[in-house]
Parts: sequence; structure tokens; C-alpha cells
Amino acid sequence: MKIMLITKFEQAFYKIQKAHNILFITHQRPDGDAISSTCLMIELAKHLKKQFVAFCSDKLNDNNFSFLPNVENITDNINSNIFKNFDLIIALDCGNLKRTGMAEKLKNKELNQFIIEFDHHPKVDNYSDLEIRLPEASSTTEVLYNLLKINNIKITKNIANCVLTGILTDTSNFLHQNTSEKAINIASEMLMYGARMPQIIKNTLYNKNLPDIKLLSKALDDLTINKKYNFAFSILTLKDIHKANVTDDIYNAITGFLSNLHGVKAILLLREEKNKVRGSLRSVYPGVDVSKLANLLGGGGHAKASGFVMENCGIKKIENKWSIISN
Ligand SMILES: [Mn+2]
Repeated sequence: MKIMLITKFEQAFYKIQKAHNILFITHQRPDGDAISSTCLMIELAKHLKKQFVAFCSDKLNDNNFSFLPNVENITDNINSNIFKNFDLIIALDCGNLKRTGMAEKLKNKELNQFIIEFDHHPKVDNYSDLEIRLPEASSTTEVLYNLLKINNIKITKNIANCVLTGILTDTSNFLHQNTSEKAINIASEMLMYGARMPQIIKNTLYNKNLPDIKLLSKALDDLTINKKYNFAFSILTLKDIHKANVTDDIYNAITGFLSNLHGVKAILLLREEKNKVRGSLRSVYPGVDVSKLANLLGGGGHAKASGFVMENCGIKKIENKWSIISN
């Protein structure tokens, strides 16, 4: 690791040690890495006896990550008045400013707090004072692993579970291309520190209910391949989704499963929400960067997994062809 980067991790820990009251922020519609990196930092804040608030603008699904330590400390409700009390803000896994759910506050630097960003997404916005971005890292928890190691912070069983959960969920259990030798080495080190891989897998993979699986079957039913671009896509309308009482997590599982389709360059899952359409792009094909398309459509993400949202529109079948129509 370059000396510059080591210095940044040391600076970050220095700032954390100096802080009295820290605000942790993770991204909207949090995934396993977002939640586990936040839980990890809460664990550290508690250990250092810091005051803190951990914020995610979307309410966490009750059951999904309750096995992680400190998940009960993450709130979707933060009073504007207490904002001035924070002397340090730490953004985790956010990708871009918009996904913090607090873009205006952070961009305008209303109260001049020092902002540290830990992330592994490609850079989009410039808003932090100390940016620690490792696009080659499998997960944000892998980035935080470096923070722990460089600063000789003890890795407890709780912390090990957080690091491993981020790596497993963001690599889809070592299936995605971001599964590096380093990620596997860190994962195995976390097992030595007491992380419980079977428990993590049980809670993040073997956690689908019947409506989830039925929605998957709907997406499979409508799966279409565009031969010209060698591109597969499927559609879930508001009606399909309303019929099922599914967990949010299922969409990742569906796009993951569709990516198993042999020979296509990329897949797209479009799903209709109230007055908007959300797209998820995945690819396992060498050389394909789906984030370019996501960026064109106002979204972002990684080369092999990215997404976008189109506002004020819906999906309709017109003359046997799916169309996105503005409302
Ligand atoms: Mn992540």
C-alpha cells in the first residue's frame, strides 16, 4: 500500500479519536456492505466511548440484518437541530452524494464539520475533506479492514462478523469479479477472529420467503434476450410487485440469478415503483462496464453492478413491446 494511503488511514483514525460526537451515514436502500460497515464503525465508536448517531435515510428491514451487532443503533430519523452537535461526519459506502440522503447538508457544508469518506465505488462527487476510496476493494468493509490494521485496532468477533458480511454480500459469496485474493485472505482472517460464516450465509442468502421466490419466477418468465446487443432484460411492473409481499433484498437476488444466463454480455432488470422506474444492471462478461450506461441514465455504481432511477414514468406494454412512458 502506498505511503500516501497509509497516512490517510492514520489521519482518519486520528480524527475519530479526537472527535466527540460523530455522525455516520450510509446509503439509501442499504445493502449488506452498507449496513455492516456502519455497524463496524458503531462498534469502534462504542469502544472509544464516543457519542454518535448512525443514519440511513431508509428504514432497515427488520429481520434481514438483525444478526449484526449494533444494527439497532441505525436510525432513519435525525433531527436537524442536532446536526450542529457533530464534530465529525463519516460517510460509508455511499457511492455518490445523492445516496447519502443528506446531499444538501453535506454539499453546502452548513456547519463546517470535517467529513471523511470510506468507499469502494468509483468517484462521482467531491464533498469530503478526507476521501479514502479504494475502487479495487471488494467492499467498504474491506476498506475499513485497512483502517483497523494500519492503526492496530483490535479485531473483535463483532468486528470480524461485520467485515466478513460486507465482503460476502458485495462479492455475492465470492462469485463476482471483485473477489480478489486479498478479499479471500481477509475473509479467512476474519474466520480466525471468530466471524461466523454459516450464520452470515443463512441470514443473507438462505433468507428468501415464498413471495420472493414467486417474484423471481415472474422475472424469469419475462426474461428476453436482445440478440443485436446480446443483452438480456426482464421487467417487473407495479402490479407484479404489489401482488407479492417481498423483501427489498430480493431484487439483488433476482439480478444475481439472471446474471447466470450463459453467453449474454449484460442483464437489466427494470422494476416499476410509484411514479418511477428503477433499473439494475449486471454483467459477468469480461470488458463490459455497465456503469457507463447507468451513469448516462443518471445513476452509477460499479463496472459489473450498477443502477439508475428514472423519475415521473412508468412501464407499459404497447403492441406487445415494453415501453417506458412518462407520467
Ligand atoms: Mn459496497
